[in-house]
Amino acid sequence: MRVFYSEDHKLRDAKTELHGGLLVTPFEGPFRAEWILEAVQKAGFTDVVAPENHGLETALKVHDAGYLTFLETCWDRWVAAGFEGEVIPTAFPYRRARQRVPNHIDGAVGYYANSVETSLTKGTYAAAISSMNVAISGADRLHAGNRFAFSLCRPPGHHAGIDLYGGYCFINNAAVAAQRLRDRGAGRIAILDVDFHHGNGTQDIFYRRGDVFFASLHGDPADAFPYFLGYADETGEGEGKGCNANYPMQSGTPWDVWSAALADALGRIKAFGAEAIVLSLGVDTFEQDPISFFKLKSPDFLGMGRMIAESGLPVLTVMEGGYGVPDIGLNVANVLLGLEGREA
Ligand code: Q9C
Ligand code: ZN
Repeated sequence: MRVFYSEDHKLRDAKTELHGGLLVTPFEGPFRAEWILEAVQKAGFTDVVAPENHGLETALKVHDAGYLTFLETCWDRWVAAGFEGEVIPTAFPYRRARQRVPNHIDGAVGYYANSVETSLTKGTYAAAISSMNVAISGADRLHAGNRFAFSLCRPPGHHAGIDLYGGYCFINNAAVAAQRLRDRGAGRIAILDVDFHHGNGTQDIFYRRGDVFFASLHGDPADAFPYFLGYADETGEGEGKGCNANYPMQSGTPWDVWSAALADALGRIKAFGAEAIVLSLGVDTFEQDPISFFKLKSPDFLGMGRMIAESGLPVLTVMEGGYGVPDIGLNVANVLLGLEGREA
């Protein structure tokens, strides 16, 4: 399968992440995409192509226009306000507060943030746009009749909501890809989110829509980021009723338990009548991931790809999370090999 990749991901290179009360070097850095690119090429996925430049037309169907303008102008406004560090919010539209966008950038940042570990920086918007372009180019590859494509997106996207950034995410690449497939004529699309963390941004975007089914397998939000969404009783609203499926799982979850949830999610996707799957692929379910608590092993990722391929549907794989160790590249390559029915 073709791999879409943009060097511009390197423009997202934050120096700070608020973690345990300290500003540490971020878990989500440029080295991640380099590990993944190297491993997939080593596994034989050597058709690596830079994305086309697409405009904001598709993104504007899943994100709020004011939010995208905020992302574009945030850094310059922060510097103009006299701030010297990376962009971190300090005040929020808490319960019973007014939901109005403040004029001052310090307030606007809090309005648009769903969490504060993710520092915004000078190159972040350009990198996020390049990541979105990688996703759209992958969607167009499926539309052209190919069964598989891999969008090596960085920064990731699934925590980015209609008008919210955080969890290392700014533009929801998988949501934009699903929208692109809809706009190119697909009737129904499924987004299958196998990242360790609940895809709260993707759920937010499609929660009231009946044309895109969202299924997420993740650490129980009572115990894991993003904490405030991802419970099993969140099933969709309005036209989206019944089109949202969450599979929260406990600390220590191994492949046999995890894969039973995957089988159920794939059954729901088939029953929904999806014409293609956008796979939000995080490999932070790996036993060695530094910020997660599932226990998947490297060969399990081959099984994951095989099971998803058994759906018979076209699959656009969009990169989400996976941290800490170079073997995240091997795990991604294993999913892609499994999809194509090949051996490691
Ligand atoms: N400081 C994705 O996997 N919590 N985002 C960080 C360590 C935020 C994960 C805890 C985790 C965000 C795309
Ligand atoms: Zn994750």
